[in-house]
Amino acid sequence: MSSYQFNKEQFKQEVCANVKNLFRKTISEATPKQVFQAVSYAVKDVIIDEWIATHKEYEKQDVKTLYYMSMEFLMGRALGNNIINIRSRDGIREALDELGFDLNVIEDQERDPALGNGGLGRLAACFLDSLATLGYPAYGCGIRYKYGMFKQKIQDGYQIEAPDDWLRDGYPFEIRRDEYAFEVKFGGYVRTEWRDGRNHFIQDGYQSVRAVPYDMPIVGYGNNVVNTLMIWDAEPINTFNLDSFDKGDYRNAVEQENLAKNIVEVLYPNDNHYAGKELRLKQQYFFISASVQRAIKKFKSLHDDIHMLPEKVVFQMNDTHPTVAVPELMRILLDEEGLEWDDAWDITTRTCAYTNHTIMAEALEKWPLELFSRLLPRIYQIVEEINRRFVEQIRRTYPGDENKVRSMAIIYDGQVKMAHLAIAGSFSVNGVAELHTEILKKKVLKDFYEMTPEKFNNKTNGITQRRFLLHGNELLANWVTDKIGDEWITDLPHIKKLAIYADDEKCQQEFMNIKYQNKIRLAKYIKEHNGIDVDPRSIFDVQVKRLHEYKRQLLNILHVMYLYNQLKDNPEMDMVPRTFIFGAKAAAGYKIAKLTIKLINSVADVINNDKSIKGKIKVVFIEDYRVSNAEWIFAAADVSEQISTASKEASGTGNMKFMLNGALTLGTMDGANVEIVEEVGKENAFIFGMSSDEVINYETNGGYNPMDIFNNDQDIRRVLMQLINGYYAPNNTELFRDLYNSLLNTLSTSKADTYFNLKDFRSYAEAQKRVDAAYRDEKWWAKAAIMNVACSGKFTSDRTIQQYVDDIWHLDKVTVDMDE
Ligand code: GL9
Repeated sequence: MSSYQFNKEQFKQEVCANVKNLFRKTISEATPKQVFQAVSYAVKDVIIDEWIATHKEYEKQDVKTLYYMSMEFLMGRALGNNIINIRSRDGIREALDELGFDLNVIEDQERDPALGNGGLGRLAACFLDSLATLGYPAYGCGIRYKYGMFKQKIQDGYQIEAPDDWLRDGYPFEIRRDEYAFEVKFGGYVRTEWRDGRNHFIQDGYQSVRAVPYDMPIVGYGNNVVNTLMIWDAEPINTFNLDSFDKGDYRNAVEQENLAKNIVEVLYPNDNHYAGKELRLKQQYFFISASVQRAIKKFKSLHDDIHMLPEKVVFQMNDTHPTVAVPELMRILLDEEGLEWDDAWDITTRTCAYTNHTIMAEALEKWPLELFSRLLPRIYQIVEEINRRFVEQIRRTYPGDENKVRSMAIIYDGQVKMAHLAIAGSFSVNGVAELHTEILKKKVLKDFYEMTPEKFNNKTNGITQRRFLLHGNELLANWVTDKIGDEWITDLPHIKKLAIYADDEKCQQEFMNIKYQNKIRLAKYIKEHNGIDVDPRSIFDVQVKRLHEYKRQLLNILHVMYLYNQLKDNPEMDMVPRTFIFGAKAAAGYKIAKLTIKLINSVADVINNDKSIKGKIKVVFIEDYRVSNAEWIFAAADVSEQISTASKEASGTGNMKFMLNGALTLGTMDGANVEIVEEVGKENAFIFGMSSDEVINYETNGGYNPMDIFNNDQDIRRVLMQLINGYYAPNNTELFRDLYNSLLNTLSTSKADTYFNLKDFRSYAEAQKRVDAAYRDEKWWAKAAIMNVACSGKFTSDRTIQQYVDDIWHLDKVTVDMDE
């Protein structure tokens, strides 16, 4: 296999030519933003050849293809990643130097494509990187939202949302594929027609949009493989015409145009939360119908027998959001291919597979029948029939047990339950970490597991080391390669070889020095963006993730308040200086989450400006946490806060990124933390808090009474009182009342502190003390940090993808040779 040979002079020429053609400028007149565009097009030029070659090869070998269907792909910036994956970073850096530009500055011009909320969307992006790097034929299928995840501004301590107009300057890496446009129909009614010995179902009086895919290249690492992410844009079906005006159909024509405009307008900014919005269901059917149509068309261009579909195509549904793929595939097989129900169902259930990403009840999608049937009349008929047959199956399996029907039916209580539909329509149902999958099997999806245990399996999440170490932390990446060679880039378990250096004092010093350099880089970023001075010699204690009550940013900041009280009482208290760093977006309508951001910023204001504590504590809230600044944050972290209420965080993936960058986990036994500790050893992490069994036990028995803690623990009581006595809000003592009430609702104990903040507080504070003590022993810390890097091999998404391939997808590896 030969891979792309970089030619510096040719590359420079191409960049200059691009600057000229795009902007009518010479290179010396060009702005960094313009150079970013010019470089991107030059890189794309290389990629395109490999992209074409890859798809020729796929066709030639008639490969089985994965369609990874996801409402979200949180890609992050493409340029730096693509440069790394075509293995030309040094060459391009040199070329740009010679042209008078710094590659880092050029990369920094790119807006983050932020077509995702958090973990679920970023996981999809890591999966695409691994699929291409391992050489597996795959498409990502998603939506080209005009506005991605909102930009977060902090004003006066409050979160302000600003639109993310990521396409404003044009996006160099996408290609509009008009030839693959499809029609998607909404509303109207279904009539039947008897023809050729069978019923035909015809949707009439509908509104439709034209779905047009934009393809983005997904570049494998050094292997010439380029896969495709197709994201769908919506256009009016035919431009506004006098025709409909004449027919008095003017209103319908306007509505149809508006439908196209609205459908891809914006990503819903909810994390782990179902809002039940009609437009959201439209988005789901829109991109699924288009993607399924494209997949079937492609399949049929190479095969005559539709029964072969499961051998050549697999649909992986990323959470329940794409579940309409099940009835949509059924619709195509029944109505367009003319198959019988049993035949169609057999094909569908051998093509679709489902990943569950959460046990949070408020995240479950349940569409009201009225809405669902009005918007998708034909799809609804099919879902009804799927449900009828599924309920029959339940009754056959459990005669006389109507409770099973109640708990498992797809249509129940006037709702379509998407998780039930996804399970019934799939041959595989997987959780995303061992603990999570066990909870699914034993609790949340117990009845389904008992009826069809063979469907259930675990695929512990992973992350791509190419973005989160090779790109994000160049110093550490180079150090690792110096020590053990570069196999870790495509085979992360090799990183285990670092373990022999963990005890070596010189290596420990080198490691700590790299961490220090990364902390300086982040400190500069913080100074620039927040105006706060932080000491890179302090412990960088970091919690970055979406803001959610179950993730317990509140526990973290309550502990900071507690520590500050101690320091005020005893200014000479011996503690290692600590910088508490937060980064988090709150869903725009999530009040308690937004108030928590305000609290963090208010606490930061008081503490950062209190000279009496001599800078022993600093609190920083990093604005607009996103993939690009995340890469720097992981690289600089000493402590990784993974403190969710046990059982609530399905996996977490930030935890893995921190570990890979040598931060020590301070966490609960939740999600993938359990497996991280298994790999690195309990002695190299700081574990605290209730177990998931304990949490679930309390929950089944009606919660606990936080008043007992409030009444008996003076330190906690003092912290809580500071929420309502104006200590952090002198002008408005009521400001944080809702947070106080969420912890101590005196009217109803069962609704108080649902996430066990107070119950876990002492255990957390004690773990934090262990962190302080441990950091004083620099050798111990360096060793533990190196061990974290060395033991991170399991958490590459390459491993996750290989397991999906072996157990679920059954794809064959393809090699692409560019010499031919
Ligand atoms: C999530 C879980 O909450 C995470 O624990 C998990 O790591 C990821 C990926 O499997 O999935 N489920 C979920 O709905 N989100 C997750 O992050 N939220 C979004 O990103 C929308």
